[in-house]
Amino acid sequence: MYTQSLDLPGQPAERPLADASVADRQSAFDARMAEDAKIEPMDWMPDAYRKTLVRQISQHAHSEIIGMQPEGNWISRAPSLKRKAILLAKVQDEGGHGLYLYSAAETLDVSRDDLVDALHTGRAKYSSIFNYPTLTWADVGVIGWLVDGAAIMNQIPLCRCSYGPYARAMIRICKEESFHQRQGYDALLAMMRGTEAQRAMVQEAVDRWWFPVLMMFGPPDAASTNSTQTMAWGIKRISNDDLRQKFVDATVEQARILGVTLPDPGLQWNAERGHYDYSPLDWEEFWRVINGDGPCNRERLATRVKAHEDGAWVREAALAHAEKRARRTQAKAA
Ligand code: BYC
Repeated sequence: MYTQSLDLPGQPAERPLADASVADRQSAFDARMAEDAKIEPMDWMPDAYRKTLVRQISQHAHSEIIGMQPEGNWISRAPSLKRKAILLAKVQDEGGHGLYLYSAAETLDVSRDDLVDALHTGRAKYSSIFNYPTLTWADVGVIGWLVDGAAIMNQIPLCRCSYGPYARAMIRICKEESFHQRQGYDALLAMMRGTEAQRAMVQEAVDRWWFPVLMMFGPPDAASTNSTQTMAWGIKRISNDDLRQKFVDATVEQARILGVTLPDPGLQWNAERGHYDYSPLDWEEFWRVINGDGPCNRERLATRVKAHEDGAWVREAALAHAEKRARRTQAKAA
């Protein structure tokens, strides 16, 4: 069973630096950073480290939850029972990822209600990619292949993140993302072995998703306001541009085997660099989408807020049940 327990085996019951001065605590934190050791919830940490972790982990959690919508949209229209069962499991996994990540964020002294409120009121971001529509069944396969593929590329280094609960959550998430990526590729392979119309549907979906997927890795390094500090803290291990390049290099061969063309005339092998070159991305589109003006931003947020409001009775019932159990336990103990 996955846990974000605050107590770890072998950890002293009390914070070892409880009586130390802020300067001593800062040097102990710096020393742990220097030796690449993990920071755990009970350890002292600078406010800015805590704040940036809350920002990144909660935005990651929001992305997983909002990310259930584009694919969830196809559960009732999947082309076979097998594909429906796979998609259902995948979308549930994404919901689970959101829960691990909210739990990891909660170890940083923030409440889930506040995090959810930040999402619902537009104060917190979620991944740009989920503001694009899923127009055909091929989009579901392409999300698995490319979106989950990009997510794995970004998330594998996060398994080595300096904050223990986030790193441990990422290990499990990455295992599940691998299955997601393979099921997407498998669905696309089946379509590519099908009819001419199916092949055209896959190509058309790849044409729409390719550039937005490359933007998932975040702005170019020169415009990445958080990278310098998060890399110094061992939260981010590989820069936005380096991850994007790794993803392009890995995906070209997969596209060839699948039989689709990546929609970039500038995509070509550069022997000198030992990497594929690709065309500049439309960063104006990226900023527009993350600032709330993408094709589906309003719809995604409205759907999420409605689901939260419709689920109020479940939260109330769970609370009433917990209170009743607590009263019973108290009465028995008396
Ligand atoms: N979308 O300084 P930068 C999934 C923001 S879910 C929106 O480079 P950082 C899945 C960034 O937040 C996968 N915003 O930021 C689920 C910052 O603004 P703030 C989600 C973006 O944090 C369901 C500003 O731009 N993955 O796989 O150093 C179904 C400047 O950027 C984006 C994660 O969340 C974006 N794409 O680096 C299927 C991974 N990019 O916050 C699949 C964890 C940047 O200062 N997160 N921004 O207001 C990360 O690794 C990093 O946060 C990022 C950005 C690489 C995303």
